[in-house]
Amino acid sequence: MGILNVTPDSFSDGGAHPTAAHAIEHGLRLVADGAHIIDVGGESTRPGATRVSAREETARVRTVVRELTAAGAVVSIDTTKASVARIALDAGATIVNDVSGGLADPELVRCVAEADVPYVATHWRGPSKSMGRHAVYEDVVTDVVGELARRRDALLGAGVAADRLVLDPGLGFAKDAPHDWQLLGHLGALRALGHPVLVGASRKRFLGAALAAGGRPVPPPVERDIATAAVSFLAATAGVHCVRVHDVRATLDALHVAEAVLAHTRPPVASSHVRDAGPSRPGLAGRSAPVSSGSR
Ligand code: PMM
Repeated sequence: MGILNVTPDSFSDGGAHPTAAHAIEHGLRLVADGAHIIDVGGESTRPGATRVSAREETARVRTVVRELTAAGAVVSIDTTKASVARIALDAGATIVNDVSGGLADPELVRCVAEADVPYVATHWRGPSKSMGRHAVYEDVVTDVVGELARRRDALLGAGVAADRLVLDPGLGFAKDAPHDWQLLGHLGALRALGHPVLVGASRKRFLGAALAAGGRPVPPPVERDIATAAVSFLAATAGVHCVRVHDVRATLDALHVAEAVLAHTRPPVASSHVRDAGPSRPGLAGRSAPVSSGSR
């Protein structure tokens, strides 16, 4: 999943795509690089970010979603708002990615259930402005898996189909760096809930902190793509279904290495079990051809 933030204030690529045309061009580049899904977002979720109105968010994403899907891309809409999701689905998006797991806007869950589209539900404890206060856990793995299990039950109870649900540990969302590392070290506990898992580590703060070891200053987000690819390798070998990244090429290289390792170390029975985590694991089908520029 390639990240396309159409926002002025995301932590890594905020303001990188000042017009819809820039954003569309970047989305097509991500597809050409091999992304299977382009995740279009119109509201920053970085810690401390200010909320934007549904009207503003819609204005940022609608044309981008429409043009990318017209060009043949598979698009997910990264939003916590039902009204934005509805317009994005009308414009051609086929996946909803909700970092609040349905907690920010319960209407979004009804929208997903009605539309019967894949839904990424992320572990979430509160809006970006205040989430730092909620980074308190007794045992982060047990707590996050337990909270996601309860969220899963609520989502299924509200009509989301079990085979449409993807779970995400929400790295960086109400978590400090040690929490993120512990969750990455125990992805099997999340997979045990029985749904495909998505991991969004790309360029996040905990990677910057790890890279600052040995007296090196914390590298800026754009210099964290190799570390991100290393997480993609780890995620793939842990049976994760999808990784959400800014630099698709680096991650695809890492996934090809993971595929080679898995092919040579897993007995046939175990490797087919990994494939059961879901179809077309990211990157493992090889680089896809660029989509045609379609209506652009
Ligand atoms: N992280 C961000 C935004 N959307 N979606 C999912 N499913 N998982 C994530 O971890 C996630 C997300 C924040 O990162 P960005 O500012 O680079 O988009």
